[in-house]
Amino acid sequence: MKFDSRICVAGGDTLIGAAILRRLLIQGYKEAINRREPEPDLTDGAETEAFFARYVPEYVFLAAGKSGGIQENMARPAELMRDNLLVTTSVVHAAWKTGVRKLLYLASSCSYPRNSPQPMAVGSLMSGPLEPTNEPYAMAKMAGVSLCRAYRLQYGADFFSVFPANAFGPGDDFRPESSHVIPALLRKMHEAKMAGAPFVDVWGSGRPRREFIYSDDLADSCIYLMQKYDRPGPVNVGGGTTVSIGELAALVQEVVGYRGVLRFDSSKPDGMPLKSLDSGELAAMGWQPATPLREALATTYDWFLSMSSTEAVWDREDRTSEGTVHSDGE
Ligand code: GFB
Repeated sequence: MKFDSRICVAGGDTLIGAAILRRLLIQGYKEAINRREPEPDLTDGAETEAFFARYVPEYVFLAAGKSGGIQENMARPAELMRDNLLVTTSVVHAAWKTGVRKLLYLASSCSYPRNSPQPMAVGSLMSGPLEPTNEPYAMAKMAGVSLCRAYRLQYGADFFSVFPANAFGPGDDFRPESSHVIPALLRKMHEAKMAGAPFVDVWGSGRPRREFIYSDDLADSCIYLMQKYDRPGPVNVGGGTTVSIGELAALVQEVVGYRGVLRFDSSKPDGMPLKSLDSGELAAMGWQPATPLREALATTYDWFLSMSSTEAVWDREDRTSEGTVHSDGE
C-alpha cells in the first residue's frame, strides 16, 4: 500500500472504520475514498458495485455492519445478522469484481466458541458452540471470514480476516440500550457523578473477563497488516490487557472520579466467561498495541465530555431510559 494508493474504508462511520480513516490520514495516505463521496447503502449489492466501479479502490478495509453490546445482540439478533450478512456479501463481491488488490475484513472475537481454550487461537474457530447471547451476529461475522476464504480459494483474491479484541474509543456508541461495556460504564458513572447518585449498577456478576483494544491501536494494526501481512489468515489482534468486568468498573470509576458504590446486577447476563486472544502471530511480526488501558479510557472519557451536549452521544429520551443510573440510584 503506497501513500497515493486508492483506499476504501467500508463502514467509515463505525467506531473502527472511522479510526482507520483517521489513522490513514495521519500516516499520510491521502486517497481514502470515503472523504470524497458519502458511502452508499452497503446492504444493497447494486449500489455497492456501482460505487466500487466508480472509484476502483486498490485496498479495502471492511469495517462495515451493525454491531452492539450484549443487550443489543439479545434485542436485535435478526437485524444484526441480516445487516452483516448483506454488507459483507456486497462489499466482498464488489471488491472482487473491481479487482481490489487486498481486502482486510474485520471479524469479531465473539465468533470464537464459548468454551475455547484461552487465550483463543485461530485453530479454535469452528470447534464448538457459540455464546448464545450473540450467536446470530457471531455466525454472520464468521460467514464473512469464510466468504473471504472462499474468494481466495476460488478466485485467488488476497482477502483475509482480522479478529480484534473488544474495541472502544472516541466516537463509540454511548446509548445505554446498544453500547458495549466501556462506553456504558463511562456514561453511567458520569451521570451518577453529576447527579450525586449513591449507586451505579454494573450488569452481571463482574466476573467475566475481556481483552480490550483502543480503537486507534486497532486501526494502526489493520494498516500494518495491510502493508505487511501476506498469509491467508485469519489473524488475531489483542489489546494486551485482559481484565474482569469488576476490575474494569473500578478503573472507569477512577477515571471518571465517581465516589459512589458499584452494585453488580446479576439479573443481567454475563455473556462469555472469558475472551482473550492469542496474538502471538502479530507480536512475532513486530506489532504491539501502544496505548495502556487507563490512558485509553481517559481519552475516551474526554471525548465523551466534549461531545456530551450533542446528539452524537445521547438524546433527551435516552437520558431517562432504562439502564442509566436513574433506575435505582435516585
Ligand atoms: O461489552 P459487552 O456488551 O459485550 O459486555 P460482550 C461485556 C460484559 O460487561 C458483559 C458487562 O459481561 C456485560 O454483562 N456489563 C456490565 C455491561 N455493565 C454493562 C453495561 O452497562 N453495558 C454493557 N453493554 N455491558 C459483545 C457481543 O459481547 O461483544 C457482540 O455481544 C460483540 O457480539 C462485542 O462481539 C465485541 O463482550 O459480552
